Amino acid sequence: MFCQQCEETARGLGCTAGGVCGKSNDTACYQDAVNFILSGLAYRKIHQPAGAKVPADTAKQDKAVVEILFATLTNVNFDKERFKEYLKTLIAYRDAYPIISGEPEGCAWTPKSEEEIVHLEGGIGLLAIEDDNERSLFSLLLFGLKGMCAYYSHAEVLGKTDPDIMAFIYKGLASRFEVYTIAERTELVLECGTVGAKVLALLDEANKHYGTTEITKVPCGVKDKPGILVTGHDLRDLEMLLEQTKGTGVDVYTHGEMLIAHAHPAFKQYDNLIANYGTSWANQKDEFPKFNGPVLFTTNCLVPPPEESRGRIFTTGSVGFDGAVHIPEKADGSKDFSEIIALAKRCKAPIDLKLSEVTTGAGHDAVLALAPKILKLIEEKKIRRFVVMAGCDGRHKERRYYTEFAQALPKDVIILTAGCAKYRYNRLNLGEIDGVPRVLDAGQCNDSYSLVVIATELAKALKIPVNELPLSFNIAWYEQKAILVFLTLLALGIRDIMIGPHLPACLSPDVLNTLVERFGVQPNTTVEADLKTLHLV
Ligand code: FS2
Ligand code: SF4
Repeated sequence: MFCQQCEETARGLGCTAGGVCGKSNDTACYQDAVNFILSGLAYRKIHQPAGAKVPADTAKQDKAVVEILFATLTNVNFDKERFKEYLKTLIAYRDAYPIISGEPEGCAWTPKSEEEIVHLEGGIGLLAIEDDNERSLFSLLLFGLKGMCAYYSHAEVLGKTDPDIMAFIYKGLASRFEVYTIAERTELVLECGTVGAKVLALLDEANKHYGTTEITKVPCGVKDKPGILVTGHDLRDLEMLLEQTKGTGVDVYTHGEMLIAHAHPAFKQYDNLIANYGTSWANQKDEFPKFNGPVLFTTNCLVPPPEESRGRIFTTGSVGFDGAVHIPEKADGSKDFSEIIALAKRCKAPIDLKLSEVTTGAGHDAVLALAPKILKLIEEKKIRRFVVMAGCDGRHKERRYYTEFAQALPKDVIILTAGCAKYRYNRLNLGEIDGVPRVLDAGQCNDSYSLVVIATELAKALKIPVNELPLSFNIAWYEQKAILVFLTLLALGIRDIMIGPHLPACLSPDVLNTLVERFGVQPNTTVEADLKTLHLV
């Protein structure tokens, strides 16, 4: 195996003998196989000559492509058996298209045995792309596409789709087998960011199904009934679970990226939605055992649980873990969570982690409602600057940097955040500036879109370009959704983004150079130095 898609990749270079995330060699190789076949399917779909006999309705195929690419994102699916099924599904879809004369050999690859998949030694993985820059750019693109599929799938379950986004997913996947110059591949990566903005906007629109978020203080304690903990990003799953637990004596708690649900009016109606439990995914090994009840993973980030707690782990959607019960989607889109509810009834109530409440819900509508006040505070020099600290949390100790950075910010600086990175500083009591909280949390990592809308609207009101706003970016990344958000920011013209704790391992020196020279991208260093670089002191 060779995988370098996340920030915690081994030695900052790549995982080669099992993943730091817990992904096995075999699962990693199956994921490579799935990605390779996806490229073959996309190539065949795109290059059919006019009049070719092609599948008429590709709705199911599109849904499968999105689900499967999402399943290869970090901490989503560890279950080799699911990838075996995915492989069969994709080969069937690909082979429904006529072979294209002169197509690259890889388009027709059909593994004959498991041996062939797990011992192919680079034949289908990203290392098979020999040119460093080409591999770097295709890796960035593929990682961005994974993030895109994650967000697209959330929008899709809420009834929002966009054929242009699907077309780009196929275009990007097919590019693996196509001839591009390095300059063209660079543009394709940036196009991924442009389409990324569309996906984020689509999901933003889809989430309005639950009402516009309101700035909300979320309790983090517990009650005395047994509970189910819901983690991940899929609000539709949470909604279905809340409906099915009504009147059962089982409470529901959110975890990690699900925190934002409490800020949507539709979720405020549920008195069985009690609180947010724990912090980010990175602390689940400590926090989940104390919850006592079952945990439902609707998406990433899943950390392989110890043997003794596997019986309490349930997965759904793209998520998978061998030994965990998977709740499938029925033909009508519903899911039956009765097995989780039955288990919860036999469990003890959660142990109180004694965490203070946190504030969320500062999406673009909520913040822009405060725009006149914010603009006045800028004018009065009570707000000097904003710093976007969106992104991911992670397990490495060096992420203390983000806590220390937030603590060291002058009191007239406001943090705009989204994603699970916020758990590094959302309980620091950083206070308010004339009633405006100093940490404005828009919600999930996809709600970084809200931060861009806020910045764009403030810039418009001040009649200046976005890059001239008193605004700095210090982004924390971990997985491929953050790569998509990063590409989106670049595509939207945001410059001088600081990123950490480490740069993506897939960046070749030349690609990194392009990011530095063209966009002013910079790695973070020390709190002291970075505060100066970002004009925050
Ligand atoms: Fe956090 Fe993990 Fe949101 Fe990422 S819960 S690092 O995958 O998607 O952010
Ligand atoms: Fe390694 Fe990250 Fe890939 Fe897991 S997802 S195998 S930790 S690079």
